[in-house]
Amino acid sequence: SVHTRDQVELPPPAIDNRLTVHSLWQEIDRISTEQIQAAFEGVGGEIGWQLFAEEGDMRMYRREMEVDGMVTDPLKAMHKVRGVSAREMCHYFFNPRYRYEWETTLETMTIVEEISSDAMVFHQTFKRIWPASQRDALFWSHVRAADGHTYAVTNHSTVNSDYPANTGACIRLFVTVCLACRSEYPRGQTPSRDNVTTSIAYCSTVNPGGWAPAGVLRAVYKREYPKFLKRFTGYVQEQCRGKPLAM
Ligand code: 16C
Repeated sequence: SVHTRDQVELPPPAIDNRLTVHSLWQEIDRISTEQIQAAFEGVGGEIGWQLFAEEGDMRMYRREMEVDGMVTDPLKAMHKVRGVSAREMCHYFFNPRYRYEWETTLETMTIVEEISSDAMVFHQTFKRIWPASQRDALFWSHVRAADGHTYAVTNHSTVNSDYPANTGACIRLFVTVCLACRSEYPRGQTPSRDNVTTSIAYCSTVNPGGWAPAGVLRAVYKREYPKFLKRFTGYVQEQCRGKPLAM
């Protein structure tokens, strides 16, 4: 299987052929393209986006939105991280081998399908937020290279008859997430750990899928999104320390 080899498998520089013949390919390609494009569109000063967290180079914005009385506030975060590449960032975000090490909301993670070296389907259950019911999610995840030292991971909810929604203790939530990263280094120099900077745009929309108190939900994400982005970027820097830079 593609994920049991010892060697570090970085995201491929081109789409894996096995993905392009899969039944989900059209949807994966369309949503990933849209998400990556939207991720790099500005937020600062744009109407509707409210800044809710700021720390160093990290800025987090949200738009208040409700669908059928449920909070579905879209989130957009920007960050700058030194000493790691876009490809490395996306490798650690995409590869399930590392997920429990940085993802603190997770209770369980199951690999539902290994589509290709750059696409998988996951089932995850999350820690329960009192007083709401526990949530789970079923989503495909795709990592790809884009123009000019840019890599991105897109996660989007899907369905699978082996993992029916709302049959056990969990309510199924719906998620669209994009982590888009772009590396830069001084013109004329060779990229290295000492001169590379990666700009991150992280976009997330979560529909809780069933009743959850609005106030609790907003309080939880205001705390959890900054915690996630700081922890994840710190984790990647730590993992990459002393290893050759992979652009
Ligand atoms: O993008 C992230 N992680 C990826 C890999 O796991 C993937 C995951 C997406 C799922 C995001 C939904 C998380 C819902 C968690 C609910 C339980 C949180 C409990 C925490 C309290 C200890 O793309 C990083 C995701 C960072 C998530 C931050 C938390 C966002 C909360 C949003 C509101 C959820 C509504 C739940 C209704 C009760």
